[in-house]
Amino acid sequence: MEDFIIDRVDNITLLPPRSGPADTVAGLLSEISRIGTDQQHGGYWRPVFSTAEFDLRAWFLAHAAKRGLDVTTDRNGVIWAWWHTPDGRTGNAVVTGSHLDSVPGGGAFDGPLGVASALVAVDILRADGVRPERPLVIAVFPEEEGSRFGVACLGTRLLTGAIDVDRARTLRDRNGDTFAEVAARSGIDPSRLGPDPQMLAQIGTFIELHVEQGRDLIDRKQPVGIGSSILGHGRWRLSVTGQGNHAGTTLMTDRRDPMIAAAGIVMDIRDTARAHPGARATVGRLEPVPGGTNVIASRVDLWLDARHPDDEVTASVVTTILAHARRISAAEGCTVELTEESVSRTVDFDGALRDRLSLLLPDAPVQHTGAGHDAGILARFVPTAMLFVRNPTGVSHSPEEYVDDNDAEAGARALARVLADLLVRAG
Ligand code: HGY
Ligand code: MN
Ligand code: MN
Repeated sequence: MEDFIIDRVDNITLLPPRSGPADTVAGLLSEISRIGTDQQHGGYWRPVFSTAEFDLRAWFLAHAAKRGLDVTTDRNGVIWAWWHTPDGRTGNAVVTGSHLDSVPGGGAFDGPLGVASALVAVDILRADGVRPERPLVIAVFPEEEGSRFGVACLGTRLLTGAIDVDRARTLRDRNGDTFAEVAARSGIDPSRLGPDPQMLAQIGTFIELHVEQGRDLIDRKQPVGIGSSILGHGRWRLSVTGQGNHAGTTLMTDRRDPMIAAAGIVMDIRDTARAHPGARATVGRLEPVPGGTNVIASRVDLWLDARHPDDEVTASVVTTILAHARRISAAEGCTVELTEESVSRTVDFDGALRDRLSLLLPDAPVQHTGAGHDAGILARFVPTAMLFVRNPTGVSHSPEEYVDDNDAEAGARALARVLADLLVRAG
C-alpha cells in the first residue's frame, strides 16, 4: 500500500489534543464545532480539500496520534489510522469511520459523529483491555457528500474503482477548478488517483456509525439502530437553454425564458415523484446563467436528486421527468438537456453481519436509510454494516440535525461492543 502524509498540517493550527479526562463523543464534537461554520446558511460548510476540511483532518490526525494510531493518507486522500495487532499483520482489518466533509448549511453530526465515535470506541476498547486479533482501522473518506465535485462518495468510489479515474480528475467545482487541480494543491498527485486494490484487500469488515437521517429511533424509543439497506439514489443536471435578453426591452410575447421553463420543470418533478409511491425527488440547487437581476437568463441549470428503493422505478421517474421537461421547455421556446452526474444503486447490507450486530445489540431496531453513505459503496466489496444514532429532530442536511450527548455516548459504546466482537472473533 503506497501512501504519503498530506504535510499541510504545518500551515494549519493543530488543535492540541485534550489532556485530562477521557474524551467523550460530545467533547470531541465540541472541539470541532467552530471549524467550517457556514456564515451564509447557518450550520456548516466543509467542502472537501477546503481549509475547513483540512482543519478537520488536522484535528483527526492529532487525536489519532494521541492514541498511537499509525496514520497514512493514501493516493485518493483517504486517511487510514491503524491500531496494529502485536504481530503487525495487516489483512482482514476491521475498519470503521465516516467522513468530515459536509453539505452547504450542513449539521454538526453528519459524518463527524462516525469519526468521533470511532476515536472514543478505541478508548473504550483499550480501557476494557481488548487485545485485537485483527487490525482496527479508523478511516476518513473524502467527498462523501459530493457537494464540491458533484459525485457522492468520491473517495470510496476512487478506492474501489467505482468511478472512471479520468472522469474523476475532470470533475469541476463551482469555481471551475478540477478535482485534479484541487487535489494537486492539496498534496495529492493527480496521476496516482485511482483504485487501491491492495488497501481494499486488507479490509475484512467495514462498520460505519452515522447520525440517523429521518425520524424513527425517537418513535421507537431507542438510542441506536442497525442498518439494513440504503435507498438507491442519483443526481442529474438539467440544463434549460433559452434566449438571454434585457429585462426591460424584451416584450413578454418575445421571450424564450429558461427560468419559466425551469419553474415548470421543478413543479413537475414534485408531481412526478408523488405519482410514484415511495419515490423522492428534490431540486435543491438551481443556477440561472448569467444570474443578473435585470437579465433574462440564457440558461438555467438545475440539479435533480431522485431516489427509490427499486432502481428501475428511479430510472422510470427520471425518464418521465425528462419527457415532461422537454415538453415544458418547448412550450417556452427552450431546449433541455439531462446529464447523469452520480448514481448509487440500492444496497442491502450483509445479512450475516447485520444479524451478528442484532445479537450484540438486541434492543437496536433494524432500519433502512434514505441517505447515501460510503458504506453503500464499500458494501459491494466487503461485508459492511451501519449503526445509526438517534436524531430526535429527524432533520439532516440542516443546522437542526441533532444528537443528544447521552445518545452520542451510547452510540460509541455500541460501536465498541461491535468492534470488540469482530476484533477477537475471526470472520
Ligand atoms: O445525499 C445523501 O444521501 C448523503 O447524505 N450523502
Ligand atoms: Mn453522511
Ligand atoms: Mn449527508
